[in-house]
Amino acid sequence: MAPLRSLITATLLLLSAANAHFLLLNPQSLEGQDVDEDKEGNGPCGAITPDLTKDKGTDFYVDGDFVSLQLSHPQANWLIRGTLDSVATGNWSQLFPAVKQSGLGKFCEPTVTAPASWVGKKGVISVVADAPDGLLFQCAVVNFVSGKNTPASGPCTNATSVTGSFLTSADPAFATLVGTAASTPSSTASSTPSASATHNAAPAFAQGGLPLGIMLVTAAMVLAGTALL
Ligand SMILES: *[C@@H]1O[C@H](CO)[C@@H](O)[C@H](O)[C@H]1NC(C)=O
Ligand SMILES: *[C@@H]1O[C@H](CO)[C@@H](O)[C@H](O)[C@H]1NC(C)=O
Ligand SMILES: [Cu+2]
Repeated sequence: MAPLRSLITATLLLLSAANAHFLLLNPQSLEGQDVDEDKEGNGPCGAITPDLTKDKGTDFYVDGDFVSLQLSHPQANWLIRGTLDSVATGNWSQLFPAVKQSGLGKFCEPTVTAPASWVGKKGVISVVADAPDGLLFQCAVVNFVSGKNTPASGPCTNATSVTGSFLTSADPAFATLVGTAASTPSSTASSTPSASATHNAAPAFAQGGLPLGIMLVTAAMVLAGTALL
């Protein structure tokens, strides 16, 4: 039974990791891939507030570097922004035009740029999703360096079922999330994902999305596991 038990455990872990609203895969996010789903709606960064005096950060090439995401919703609009503010309270610059992802899974923009004047400085890159259940946030602490990074195709891919398109009109939900004012886009009722406990059930059911399938598979495996172990 042991191999079966560990297989089930591994599968459950995998499935629970896949249940975050979205993951920021590159640059390396503060929460990694173990995202606190309940806090992903808290601006500016989800569960973790960056601290540039402590967080190390990975290199980000200002002439173009890749931002890789994994979405657990059938659709979302993406805002990619950056700041040099020490605790990411504001002064966000938009680093890439707002883009819509349609389809679940991986989405990667290979050439996101940052101001040349940021070279040699540490900062925060924040990705905001305007998803069916509200605004969602993840951040990475980065060291801005000169030059361009050409990602290998492995880490920067779009899932085959995913399509993207640049927004033809601005997403009003993003309007207050960029600009020079050092104000925190605080988590409000409207920007918090509605009842995140239902994220994998009701919304997915309404949209016929993958997460419901995952929940059913998970439930079936729990039942199977209980019966077998
Ligand atoms: C906002 O960021 C810019 C660099 O992009 C910097 O020049 C400016 O001083 C910052 N403003 C504040 C209020 O921190
Ligand atoms: C993924 O799709 C977006 C939107 O169409 C596009 O800008 C981007 O270059 C694509 N990424 C890759 C790795 O092809
Ligand atoms: Cu969600």
